Amino acid sequence: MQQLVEEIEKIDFQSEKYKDAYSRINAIVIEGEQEAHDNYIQLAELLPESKDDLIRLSKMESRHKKGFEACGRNLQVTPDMQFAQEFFSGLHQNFQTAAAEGKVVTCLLIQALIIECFAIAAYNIYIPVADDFARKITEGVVKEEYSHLNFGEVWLKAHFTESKAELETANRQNLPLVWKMLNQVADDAHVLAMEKEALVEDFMIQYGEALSNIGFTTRDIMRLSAYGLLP
Ligand code: Y39
Ligand code: FE
Ligand code: FE
Ligand code: FE
Repeated sequence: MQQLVEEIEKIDFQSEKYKDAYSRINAIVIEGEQEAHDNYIQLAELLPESKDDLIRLSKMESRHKKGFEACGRNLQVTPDMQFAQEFFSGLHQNFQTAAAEGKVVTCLLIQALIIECFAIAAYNIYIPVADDFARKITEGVVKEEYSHLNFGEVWLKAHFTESKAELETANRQNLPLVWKMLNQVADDAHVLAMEKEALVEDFMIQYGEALSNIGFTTRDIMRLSAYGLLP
């Protein structure tokens, strides 16, 4: 705790170093929220029986994007959107391919489990070290991300038996991308006082809990959640 207090005291939100790192992390979050919005619209088309819920989630994602754009403006930072699009390109491509093939289970794993858990981990770790303006925005956002994760959990739990094999495959294709993305952003995150080890730990907790809620055994969870983490 004392270490965290000292860490926060020495954060200079106006330094060039902080703003440079923020230009990429803020862009990742803005791009992520935009893609989450688009993904829930596509999911609404794939799941007509959940259309209203999914459109509601997509609208939340739009509001999240606006909130994080305001966080960047507040620090007078210009988000590096090109960097962010490249950052998400692997997961984006995999989601598009799955959607084109009508693979709802894969789409839900990518957006509602993996990306939501990544967002929840990042926002949880960011909140204690954020500037006051961004902290208030992020606290509001993270509550809603839990409800997005919950949508995925509830749907996949209800279709667990017939989804299990596709979830395993989709996990193997997509989880290694998450570890790669975390490595890519680790240095910038460190400048914002967010440690990679804390991000990995929180992600594993969220993702493991999600897999458990869906119906996987502890043994399956160990295997699935660490896939691609170690070389
Ligand atoms: O569902 C959502 O709102 C998720 C799209 C947003 C993704 C946010 C991605 C956060 C990763 C940031 C990494 C910072 C260390
Ligand atoms: Fe969001
Ligand atoms: Fe979300
Ligand atoms: Fe440090």
